Amino acid sequence: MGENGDNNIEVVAADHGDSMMDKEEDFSSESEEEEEEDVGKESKPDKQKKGWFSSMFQSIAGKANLERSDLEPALKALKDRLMTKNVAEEIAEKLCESVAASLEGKKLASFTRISSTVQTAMEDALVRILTPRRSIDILRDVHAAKEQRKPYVVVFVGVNGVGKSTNLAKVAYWLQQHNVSVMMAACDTFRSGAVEQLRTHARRLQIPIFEKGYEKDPAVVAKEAIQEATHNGSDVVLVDTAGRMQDNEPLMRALSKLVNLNNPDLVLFVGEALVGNDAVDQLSKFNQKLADLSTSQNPRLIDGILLTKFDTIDDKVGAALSMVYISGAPVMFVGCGQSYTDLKKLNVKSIVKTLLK
Ligand SMILES: Nc1nc2c(ncn2[C@@H]2O[C@H](COP(=O)(O)OP(=O)(O)OP(=O)(O)O)[C@@H](O)[C@H]2O)c(=O)[nH]1
Ligand SMILES: [Mg+2]
Repeated sequence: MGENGDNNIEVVAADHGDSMMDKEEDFSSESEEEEEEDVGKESKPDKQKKGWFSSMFQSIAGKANLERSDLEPALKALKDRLMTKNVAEEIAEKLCESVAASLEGKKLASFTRISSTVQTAMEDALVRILTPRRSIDILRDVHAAKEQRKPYVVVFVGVNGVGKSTNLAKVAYWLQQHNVSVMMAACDTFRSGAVEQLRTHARRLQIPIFEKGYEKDPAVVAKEAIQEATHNGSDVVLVDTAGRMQDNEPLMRALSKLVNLNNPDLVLFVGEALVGNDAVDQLSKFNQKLADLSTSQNPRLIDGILLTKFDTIDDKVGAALSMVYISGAPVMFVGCGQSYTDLKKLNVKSIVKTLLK
């Protein structure tokens, strides 16, 4: 068994339990309590430690008919703050505009009112950014495909080492919890150890795997896997692919062929939240190459995003926004650790909370 494969697996395999995809996180009540507390403390003259947010926005509390000029310092501070969290300048400006629009012309007596107005404006603006042209309900689409007796096919693509195979296994685990039957297709026929790595996940999750070893054309392996899934009535085929740099022409050509030949239901771009704006560049180049190398009139592009290693980024959540913003594809999954359960939905409230911290 390839060393690569085993190293990755040991960490991942440990636990079982409900996938975090189905857990609702509630941040609102907690943050309100914090605010109230802050206000109480702010009013004491000997208060030592001020949050940046309260120190910027406190000064406008109680002012009648807030004008743009009253807001400028706070907006400037907000923009700078957002940019330290990897929010691209253009997006930071949009967010600040929404905040300005929500405050201008108003008289907000208390700091708490200002704080909640800003929070709501940020949330609305982020929902607008993060709810792109196409939203995808994967479970609904899986069931629709099942009614047509076709497997629903997802292809995982991305550069090397971002977490494609690990997160493919997490998605499989989540689908299993929804009584969806899954088959894995080992179409990374390039990197040594890749097939064994996927086989180990398949064995641990007791999921069938379709594999043809190495040096085969991954497009053909995927096609055979889909045929097999159609025969044996699998609901979903999850296609693992080799990592490739966005500028590697031969590998991008092979990926384009795989996508064109198999016309999957979902092309999922896997990107590290960690690398910040580099992931944005990868995503646009993948889309560009898929468009340029396609043989079809209407080339298939990236449909959705799986953001990995969210557990390692601290408060640098900005790349998630940029990726959706430039591609129009929604963040469908967020990988947040190395266990099978560590897969979440993107939570806008938690992002707002992180951005305003
Ligand atoms: N902390 C953390 N680590 C992760 C996450 N997802 C994947 N990893 C780790 O990232 C490393 C690479 O994961 P793989 O799944 O092998 O990545 P890959 O994209 O398939 O890699 P290649 O096939 O070589 O291109 C492994 O050590 C994983 O355990 C995550 O959400 N959080
Ligand atoms: Mg892999």
